[in-house]
Amino acid sequence: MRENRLRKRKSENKPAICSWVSCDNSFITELAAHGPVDGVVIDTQHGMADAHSMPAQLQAISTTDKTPIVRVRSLDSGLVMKALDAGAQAIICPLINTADEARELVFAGRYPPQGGRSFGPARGVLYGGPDYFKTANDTIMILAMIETQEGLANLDEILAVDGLDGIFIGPSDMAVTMGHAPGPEGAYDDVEAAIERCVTAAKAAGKYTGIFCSGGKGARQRADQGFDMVVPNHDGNLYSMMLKQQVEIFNGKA
Ligand code: 3PY
Ligand code: MG
Repeated sequence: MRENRLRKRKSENKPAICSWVSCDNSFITELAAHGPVDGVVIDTQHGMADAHSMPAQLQAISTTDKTPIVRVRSLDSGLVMKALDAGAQAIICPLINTADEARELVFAGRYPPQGGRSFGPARGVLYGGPDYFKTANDTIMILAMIETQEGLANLDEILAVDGLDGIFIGPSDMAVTMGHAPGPEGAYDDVEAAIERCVTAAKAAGKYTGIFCSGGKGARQRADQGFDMVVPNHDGNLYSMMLKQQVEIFNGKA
């Protein structure tokens, strides 16, 4: 099995920085993987990617040694198993609100006896090698998104779920469920307190932590706060920001 760079970075006590692909395109994904990052997230929840685009996008990531990560559309064991069979080495699952949901996620992502993943790693075995089955449970990372008030209320029970590697914070949904519009790092004191509670509790429970960020500055701030994995925004937003900046330069406004 290939090395999981999220785990490697953690063992070195260094944060992992990952790109996030919302497009359903293998070339964009290849570009994202060839950037100075540790891993690439293919977003099949809010992004355009789906089960049809995902295999080619995972192949694009495999042109590098970067860790392929899939955010599944929802908590659905079939989607988790399919992403893993296609070659994902980490799963991010949105909207995990209870310990039962976290257990369901782990069950889908781990082979017996730790879980109930069905055997058939069609592309996973090509990507991962002949020891795929033996090493999958220890290599693959399963991350539950904490991004609601309910998830926050059940945080300690979720963190106590055996086999769950860690949590990934969705700051936009967290803000929305707390009565705000989505905002950048530091926009709301109560959201910041919730995020701080997540990172502190996860560390105490020995669990991995990741978070979506507004850009490089926010990612640095979150890494300094103690997050193990940071994402400096997604391809769509980064392209829009860069385009706007370049047109402003062209118009003499920057
Ligand atoms: C959120 O901020 O809610 C996310 O899901 C990040 O993509
Ligand atoms: Mg979200």
